[in-house]
Amino acid sequence: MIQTIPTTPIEGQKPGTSGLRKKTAQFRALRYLENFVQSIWTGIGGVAGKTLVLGGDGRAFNVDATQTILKMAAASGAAKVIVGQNGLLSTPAASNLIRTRGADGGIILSASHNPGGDDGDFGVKYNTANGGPAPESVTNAIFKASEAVTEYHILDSADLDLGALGTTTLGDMTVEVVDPVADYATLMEQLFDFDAIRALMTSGFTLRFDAMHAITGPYAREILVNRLGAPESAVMNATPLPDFGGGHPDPNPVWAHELMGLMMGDDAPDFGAASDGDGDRNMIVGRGTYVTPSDSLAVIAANAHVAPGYARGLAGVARSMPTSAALDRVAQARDLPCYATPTGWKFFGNLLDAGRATLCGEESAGTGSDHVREKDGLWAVLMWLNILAAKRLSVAEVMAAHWAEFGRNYYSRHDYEGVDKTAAESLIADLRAQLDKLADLPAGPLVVSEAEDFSYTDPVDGSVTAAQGIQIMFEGGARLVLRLSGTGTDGATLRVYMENFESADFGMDPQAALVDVIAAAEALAGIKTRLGRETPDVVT
Ligand code: G16
Repeated sequence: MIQTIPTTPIEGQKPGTSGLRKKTAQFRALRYLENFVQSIWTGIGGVAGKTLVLGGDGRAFNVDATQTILKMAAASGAAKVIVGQNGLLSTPAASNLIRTRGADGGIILSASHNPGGDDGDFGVKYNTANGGPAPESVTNAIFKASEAVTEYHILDSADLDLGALGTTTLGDMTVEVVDPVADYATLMEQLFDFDAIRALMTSGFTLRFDAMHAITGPYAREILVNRLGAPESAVMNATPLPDFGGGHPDPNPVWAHELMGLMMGDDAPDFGAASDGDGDRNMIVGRGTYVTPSDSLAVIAANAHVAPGYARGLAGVARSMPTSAALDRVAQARDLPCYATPTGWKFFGNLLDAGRATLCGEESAGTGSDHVREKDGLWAVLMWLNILAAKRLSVAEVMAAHWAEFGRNYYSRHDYEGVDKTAAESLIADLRAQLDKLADLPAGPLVVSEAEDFSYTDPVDGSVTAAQGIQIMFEGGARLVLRLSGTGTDGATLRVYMENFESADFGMDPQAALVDVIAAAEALAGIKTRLGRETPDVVT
């Protein structure tokens, strides 16, 4: 029986950089999830007759939310939902299923790299028929619907058994429970030279993949161990847990410190990698060598042709604006179109759909290609393994060769997390107000050459997205970007991105190489005084 439950709008259901992310307790609160899901149905023009993909990263509330969404989809007339076994699907695997099954869209339950558990975060993201995150036109429509919702519809029925693979029904709706790994693993086999990687694995090469107790454990076991021949011990923290084992499933040197310790130690494996809560981010690290996401993107752009799926070459490349210009150097040398978009994978969708970009990436540890419409953690790991298998060089040697050819963009991001929202917003607003007066003025040891509030005009559909970050260029070529994160749930997070190009000295510590830009950021923004923080919380 379909129940119609009266409700009233709940404030703040505005999707951010990547869906709606809130505290798990908030999502569990009365009508919170239901209001938002009903608003998704309204925002996409109704779900009646549609086929959706549904799954999440296994964090607390994943299963309960999956059951609720299934009953709400059935009550609103959806034709079919394809759901990952036990409600699990990594973000790239969900994107792949939407595309290969010709679904109308999908819902991904994840707060990505944010901690999970009862005290952690939860999230709901809607992806469209191309498999990618909904564009702003859709997320704005969902938000508008959330401000006007008066009732929601839900089927009054028992929970489904999500552990049993196969097809069943819920009311008039078909539910197909699928293996979350199988189709994705097959796609990876089509893109990469598994024979070459297997040969590398049996040549004495050692690797460690840290699944951070998040969704990629089962994927890494199937692909790295079962299909590529790595030993079981190559995958650490492989069992997904609702609270990620109490960890912060963000693959960067700070949060993946267990892996970093190993990789920087005496007995380090040749190659290390990690992925995040929902499997779309990655970290690449060689023995004694951390590879920044921006450098990883540039290396992949320069070498992707070694992988069979990319042997035809790249149509173009794209990065988010704050990502370093290391990619641009490769693009220039190889005569490839190169795009800079706002932060958020959704902005790559049109470029990928239009065939203008094959490869995309972000400084926030996301890299991917046109194989799906999400960034893809294991894809990046396999791409690196394919490159290492083809070149038979160490990660350090790959980096040295890359910098020798293209130069090095020293790069770092400083995050000030959980700061006072009003103080952070006024810091950005005050900088914005001065932008047209900054050119030619000193900023600490540097001199500003150009300053702008980044605005993006999508080259495919002409849509304009303004106010996407303060970008300041300095004489001599250094660059500074400041913006507020759109994914946090506590106060505000200020992100300060810095880069400086170096054509000869590749062995510096990035913080030392960027010391002038760091000083210029402080001089321009007054972070210490305004936010009351002496040092950043996370430096990547
Ligand atoms: C999301 C987006 C990314 C973005 C990142 C950081 O990643 O998909 O495109 O770069 O957030 O965004 P912000 O700087 O606004 O916090 P994920 O992995 O969290 O879905």
